[in-house]
Amino acid sequence: MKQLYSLLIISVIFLACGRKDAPEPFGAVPSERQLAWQEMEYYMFVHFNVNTFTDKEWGYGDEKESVFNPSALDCRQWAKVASDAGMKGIIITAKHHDGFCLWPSKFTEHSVKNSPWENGKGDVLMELKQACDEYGLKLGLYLSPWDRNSSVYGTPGYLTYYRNQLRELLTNYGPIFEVWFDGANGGDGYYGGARETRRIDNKTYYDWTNTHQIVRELQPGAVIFSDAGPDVRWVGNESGRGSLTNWCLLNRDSMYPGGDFAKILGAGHEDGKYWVPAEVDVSIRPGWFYHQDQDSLVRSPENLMELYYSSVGRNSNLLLNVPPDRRGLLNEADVNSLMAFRELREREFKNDLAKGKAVNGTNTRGNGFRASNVNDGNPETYWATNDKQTAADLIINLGQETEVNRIIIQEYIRLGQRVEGFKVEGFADGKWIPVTDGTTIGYKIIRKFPVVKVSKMKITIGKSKACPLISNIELYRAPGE
Ligand code: FUL
Repeated sequence: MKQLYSLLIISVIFLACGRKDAPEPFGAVPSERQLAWQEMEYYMFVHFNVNTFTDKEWGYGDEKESVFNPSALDCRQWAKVASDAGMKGIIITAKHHDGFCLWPSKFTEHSVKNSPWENGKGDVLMELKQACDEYGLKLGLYLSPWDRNSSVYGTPGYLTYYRNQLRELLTNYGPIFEVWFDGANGGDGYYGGARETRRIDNKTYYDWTNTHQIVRELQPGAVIFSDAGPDVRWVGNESGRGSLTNWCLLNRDSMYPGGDFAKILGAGHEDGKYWVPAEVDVSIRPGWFYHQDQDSLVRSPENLMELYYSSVGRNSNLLLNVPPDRRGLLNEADVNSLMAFRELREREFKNDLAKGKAVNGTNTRGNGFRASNVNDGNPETYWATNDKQTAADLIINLGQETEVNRIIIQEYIRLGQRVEGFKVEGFADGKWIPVTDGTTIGYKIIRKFPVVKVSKMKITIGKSKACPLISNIELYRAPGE
């Protein structure tokens, strides 16, 4: 009897939600690890190593281990700042192009174990892992494929070395959310004293398919980043600019890290076979590593806000580099800017004007997919139209004349990215006035527009590859014009 009762309840819920009528996925869809990554949106990049002490951006590989000697290294400070800033994780340069390792790798002498820091007993990655655990942040790792210190770089032996290091990293530091494979590859370097130029073939040398397999085997929850994915792609520039048209899709089969793809990485491929969303990596300073003479050149909170709009606001995640100084601390100049940026963001998106307001759609698939799903605060519910309907309007009734100048729109990407064109209008003085428009939406877009005083907002999905699925809409009146 009890069982029958439960069955009845389950069926009623099922029917009420109309899930039996759920739309089919369209095209490539994100994996669970990619979905978890999309939701992170904003996290910290940390460039820190011998370069911090030699004042360089690219170390040659001949730096003495003894130069690495932070006077007050405190990964808990980094993690606290990241968490206070609203970031969800930290990706650190475990090894940059100079080959120096921030952990005591078994496979090289060129690491913290031969530095004076903590008498050679220290492990920056372990300290950072513990700090991230304490502050609820996820940890990611950058392991430079190019190694200007290694005597075997350029030979097949290097691949064994590189993979040994990768295994070490992915085994000893708990769950890793992202593994970052850089595209800068080959050139001049120390190479164990050879001091010469070594070129490799980007396409074949690293045998990426099998190198990626190691990540899958040891860290199935980690996304793999590179110019060409497979899970997350570079956005094609280091200046913080996501593309307005931005497909989370890529035909990556013939692509590889370090290839000449910058031009297509912004928009991705509309007909892409794989889900490979863009990540915007950019530094809070001109350089990736700390240089004292750049203390006055730290991006202002307003500038960071612009970066936020041009990255998270354009369907990309923001990986913001904040390099620790020679003490091993995030510098006051950077911390102040980050905290003021957080306040700006909170002020900008303070009071969601769409929340609790009546929403109607010109087409709705059925009960479980009603228009009001877009402002119910639940990312798992969404408004959907009938299968054949690829254009439709949503009208949010604000109840009274209301000033608005920001909109957030999100697609329900679990079933694919669909929207190709949208526009937003506001109802004022008896007519609809244009507010903003665009092409793709994807996981999230945030749009600014001059203040309008309107009683209703209309979101028109003008063109979509399949019936549009919208999971969230928010409206704000941010301070200023
Ligand atoms: C580049 C590297 O060459 C830079 O030094 C930096 O690490 C940046 C994030 O990626 O390709």
